Amino acid sequence: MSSHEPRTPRADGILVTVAPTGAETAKADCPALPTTLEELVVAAQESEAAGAAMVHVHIRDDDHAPSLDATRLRDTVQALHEQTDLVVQLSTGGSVHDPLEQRLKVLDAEPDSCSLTLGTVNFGDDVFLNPWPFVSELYQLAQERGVLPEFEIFDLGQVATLHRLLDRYGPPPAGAVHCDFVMGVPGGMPGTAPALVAAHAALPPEVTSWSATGVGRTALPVALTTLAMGGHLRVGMEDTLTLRRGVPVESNAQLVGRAVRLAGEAGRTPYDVDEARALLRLPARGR
Ligand code: KMH
Ligand code: ZN
Repeated sequence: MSSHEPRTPRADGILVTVAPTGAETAKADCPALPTTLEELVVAAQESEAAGAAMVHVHIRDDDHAPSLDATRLRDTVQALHEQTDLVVQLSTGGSVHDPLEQRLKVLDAEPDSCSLTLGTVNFGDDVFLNPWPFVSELYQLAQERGVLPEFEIFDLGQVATLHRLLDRYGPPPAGAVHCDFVMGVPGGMPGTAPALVAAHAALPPEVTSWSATGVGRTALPVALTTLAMGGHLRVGMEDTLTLRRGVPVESNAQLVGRAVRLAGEAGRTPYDVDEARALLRLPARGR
């Protein structure tokens, strides 16, 4: 096989992405949430040991508030690359209060991947703003910089924007079209099997891989449906703070471990980072 052809990852493998922090939970309400760089690196290392191959990153400032500070973002990418082998994905969603211009600048930190949400969605009492001009500018920037976009889909209608984006601007840098369904957000699609089946059925044929995550109590139904459908999994304290009613999550690695156990029952074992890079058509990298 020529080195230019995409490497084919194992059919019985699974990509587990960990989303350790998010922008919505306050440190005061959840002391186990990794909000400092040191805590984030430990959470990433433990998650990697438990079977994760990609980390979806939101950073916080010295007061544990969501931040898109350029220096912090660069330092975070560097620390994660130096101290883990994980594929590093920076959130361009940030928090609902972050200005669009600042969210575009996230790519200056040179992550492997960036999240790219495909449309505006109600987000509890807030609005998560992703108008078409922003989506298309971010996508073209990711293409220019060689950053892999992960298309975040919060609602069925956002799939139409993926069709529009690919039709108008062509595929991402190395041709991997990787989507992640974020389900169960109040204002977005519900975290149910019928919703996932409908959203998945609407995907364009160019999609090469997809994962899903269910927020809050939808985490397990979404994970089990995803496994039944052959998708990949995203888990983490960005999305889920209880294992079951009344039982708080202690660490991100605990959620990764649960995902790996569930996947194992479905006959699938986690991709290591090299396999994940092959799936996502990212260049191999050594530390
Ligand atoms: N924090 C949400 C408003 C992303 O990371 O791209 C947006 C979010 C999506 O978490
Ligand atoms: Zn996020």
